[in-house]
Amino acid sequence: MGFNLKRLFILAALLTVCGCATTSLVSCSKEGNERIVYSTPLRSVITGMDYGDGVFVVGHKSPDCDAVCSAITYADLLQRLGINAQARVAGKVICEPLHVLQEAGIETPPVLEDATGLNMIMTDHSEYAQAVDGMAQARVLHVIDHHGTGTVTTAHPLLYYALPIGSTCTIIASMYEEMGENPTRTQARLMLSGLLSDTDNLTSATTTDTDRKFYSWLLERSDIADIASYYAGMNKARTSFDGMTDEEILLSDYKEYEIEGVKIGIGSVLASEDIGLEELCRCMRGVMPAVREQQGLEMLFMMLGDHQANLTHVPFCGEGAKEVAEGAFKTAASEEGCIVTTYISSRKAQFVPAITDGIVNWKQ
Ligand SMILES: [Mn+2]
Repeated sequence: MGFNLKRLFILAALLTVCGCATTSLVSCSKEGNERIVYSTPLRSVITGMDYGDGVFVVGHKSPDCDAVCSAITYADLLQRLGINAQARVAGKVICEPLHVLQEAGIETPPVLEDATGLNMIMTDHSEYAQAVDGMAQARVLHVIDHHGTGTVTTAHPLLYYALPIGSTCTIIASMYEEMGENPTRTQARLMLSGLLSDTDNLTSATTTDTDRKFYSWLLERSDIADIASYYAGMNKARTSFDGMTDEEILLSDYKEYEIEGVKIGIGSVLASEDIGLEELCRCMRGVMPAVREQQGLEMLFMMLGDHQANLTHVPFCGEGAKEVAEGAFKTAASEEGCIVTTYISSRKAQFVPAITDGIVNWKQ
């Protein structure tokens, strides 16, 4: 399907969902008891679709908090609407999201290895490169996302619900609110965790007023008593790489993209008390060539951040990667193959656009 047609579907879905956001009131009398049923367009659009035997809800590969928590809480929301929806994950859950699930006392959803032929809902991504294998051969029914429109196309109409805000969990929370569904304390905790993680505790460049509103909305519905210490615990889990190999650390927060026909990977890791920026950079450089080959990439970049020192190191590998990185960040690379720049908080809002410019210029 062409780009314009895809856009048209997205627009149609958004108009359906947002354009008529008035709540219709249906009142019916049952054996003398007046019962009021609120029916929002979002609810009727979702319940009006055909889910066959059921549908799986899954976030992206290298699952992070937002991907895992959005899939779980959206599957829960759909179950409330009478839809047989089951949450899955697109790979092993480690570090921060594992910590969040353990703290909430809920089990990690099973890993979905192949989506071929299944009814699917994608949360927090719309790129096949980031999706479970076989997604291009699946029947994708909803995409709930806060990234740019990715490579996913469908021949059938779908609910494509994307908002330019800080986390997919914020979008899911707004859907609970719009449909008048009060999340349980655990559901609120999970959505809040995705929001906190993706926005770096409301400090990232991608944070919006909508995220701040739903932060409060979720916090008062959650069972988190001390939000500062809760976030500190999440942050510690994010940078605790106990028992992990360097390759596992590289892939712990990792995404692939196809930009101007060039297949690239971008891993993001934060320095910590345990492992400083220089050492982290050295360890990552050691495994990057093998990972690039294994993933079938032309170029591999890392975004290694130290928030306190206000620094990001960008090691790279692959033919042309040096030129792309130097063009992207307008800085000469060191001899070892690393760019040093001021701290970059967002892969999506800052790093990917810079690399895209770098690739466009390099191709000319
Ligand atoms: Mn996200």
